[in-house]
Amino acid sequence: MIGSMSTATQSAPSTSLTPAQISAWKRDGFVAVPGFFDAGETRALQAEVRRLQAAGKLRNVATIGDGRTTSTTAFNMQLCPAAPHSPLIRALPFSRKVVGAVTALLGDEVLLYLDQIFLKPGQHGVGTNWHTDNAYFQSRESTAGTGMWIAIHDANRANGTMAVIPRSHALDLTHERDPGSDHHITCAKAVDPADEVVVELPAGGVLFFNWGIAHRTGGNATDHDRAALAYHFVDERRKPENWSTSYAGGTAPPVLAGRGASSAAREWGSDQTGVFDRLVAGQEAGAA
Ligand SMILES: O=C(O)CCC(=O)C(=O)O
Repeated sequence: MIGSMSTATQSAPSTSLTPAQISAWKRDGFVAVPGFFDAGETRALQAEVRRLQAAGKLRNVATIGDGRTTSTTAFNMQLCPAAPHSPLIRALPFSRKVVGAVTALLGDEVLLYLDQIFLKPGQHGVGTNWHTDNAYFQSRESTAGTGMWIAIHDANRANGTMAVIPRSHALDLTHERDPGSDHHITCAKAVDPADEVVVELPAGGVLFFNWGIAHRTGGNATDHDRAALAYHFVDERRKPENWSTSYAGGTAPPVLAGRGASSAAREWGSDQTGVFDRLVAGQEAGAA
């Protein structure tokens, strides 16, 4: 049964973004928000990524350069989607501040499209080449969706943080297969790296960027692993016609806000309202 306290029936969450941040996302296509997640939330996410890594859930998508053969020296570790493996990651997008932020950017009818962990091991981590998310998702309007890239660890130039090309959603960027990965595509030949803005974020910070923004990460030259957790959201009215890269295949993408929103009770069979906060509090209490 679908709980009565769904996001649809609760009062609209207050946005966790400032008007200036919302304007920046609309104008430049991206905005960085340091401190979006507090210290306790960040610790819980770090512990969860460590747990999934130790359980062998992440796989190396880096190849020897032929687009097929897995590299044994270069590592771009990913888990997509991660939500089925983690109550915390499943619950996070339904927290009030995430719903508030995403609806402030995309409007009041939003779907959660996909989630993914990216981990670059210390010394051996390689980056993800230039691409736009809409080259995968294929919405007719690339600004119909936003990525929410969470820095699980401090993300800086030395460990290969994210770089974006401002306003690149206005460009026509042709993609081709990236031979450095077993499935990625890239628009590296179509962008000018001189236009990039490198986004450094302390752990817990978030980068929002629309699906048309060209972005890349670099290699990790430090001794410590660096991970990110990314979610992708889309305006329901402008969603892609092809759902093959979303959670679909077992379940429909959960409605995050608007008609039919049930905090995933309808799609995933369990109401996620308040779950993220409860799991973080439990983790903090256990660690005290
Ligand atoms: O963290 C990475 O390596 C790439 C992230 C990315 O491409 C995304 O979040 O869309």
